[in-house]
Amino acid sequence: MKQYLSFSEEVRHALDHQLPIVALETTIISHGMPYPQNVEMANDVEQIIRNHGAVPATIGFMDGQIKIGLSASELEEFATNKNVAKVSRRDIPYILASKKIGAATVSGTMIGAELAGIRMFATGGIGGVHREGEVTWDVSADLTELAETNVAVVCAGCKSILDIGRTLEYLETLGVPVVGYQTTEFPAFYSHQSGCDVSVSMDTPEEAAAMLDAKWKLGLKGGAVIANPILEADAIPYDEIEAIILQAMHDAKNQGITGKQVTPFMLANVKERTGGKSLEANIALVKNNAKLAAQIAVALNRSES
Ligand code: PSU
Ligand code: MN
Repeated sequence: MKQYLSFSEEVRHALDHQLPIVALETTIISHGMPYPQNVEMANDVEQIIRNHGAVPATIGFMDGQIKIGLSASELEEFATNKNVAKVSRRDIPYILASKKIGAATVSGTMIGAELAGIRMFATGGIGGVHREGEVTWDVSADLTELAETNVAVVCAGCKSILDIGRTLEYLETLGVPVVGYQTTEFPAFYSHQSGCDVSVSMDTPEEAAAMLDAKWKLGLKGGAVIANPILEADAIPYDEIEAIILQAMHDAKNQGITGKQVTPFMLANVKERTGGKSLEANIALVKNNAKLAAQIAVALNRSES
């Protein structure tokens, strides 16, 4: 297995000294945001994690290896290269064997993180059950990954390009805890409201760490979703963004967008339609999640030792 893993010096050092580490994904860089905001976001988010006492480990696939921790030039490569594949669980064997470059989704990042011994992960939003999923069967591999892999994901919920209610039902079936951070309502990415309840609400990083510690010490396989609402100042009102999402979905349908193209298409389309406002909100919420993930990683590190 070791031949497929490669660590940056910073992450290697953190692992050797049992420092708190937060994993970060590359799909959000390669397929979630335009250049140069994507690479700026990636660097800023890493720095926020360091400022809160943890070590960032951005994960991607390159040269036949799972890279745990990327250099500045590697981050730039993920931000600019047009041939970066989008890699979830099913795509990992091929991307490694072919030595092509691939960005890790939430699913791909969780796998890399677990192999490296990293428990916390910060991102923007998770994938889920798509609207009309009962017809298309478009259900993100992120959900089944959360049932399998022992990594907690801090996110701002999921976008209402997804069917949020069915996404939460699916997570319940799979036994994945969904924690609302300082909220009882599952956040809808750009806004707080989704009309859907979380399974449990928590107010401090220590509470979340204690829950994760209990889950994993009991050997209860799988991750958890820590849903951290976007800060009020950065949010876009639900009704405003909902109208735009419906238009973007209409475009996707007309243009025959399917499979793993759906999420990147929707993100780019919504960005255009909001005149860049959705991108700003997206960047702000990722930063907010990085901070919380670092705080939980620090608390978890204490309860484990
Ligand atoms: N949601 C976002 N931004 C993203 C993604 C989801 O708000 O960048 C990315 C993540 O990498 C997630 C992936 O794992 O999209 C899900 O893709 P799909 O829906 O094809 O499973
Ligand atoms: Mn899909």
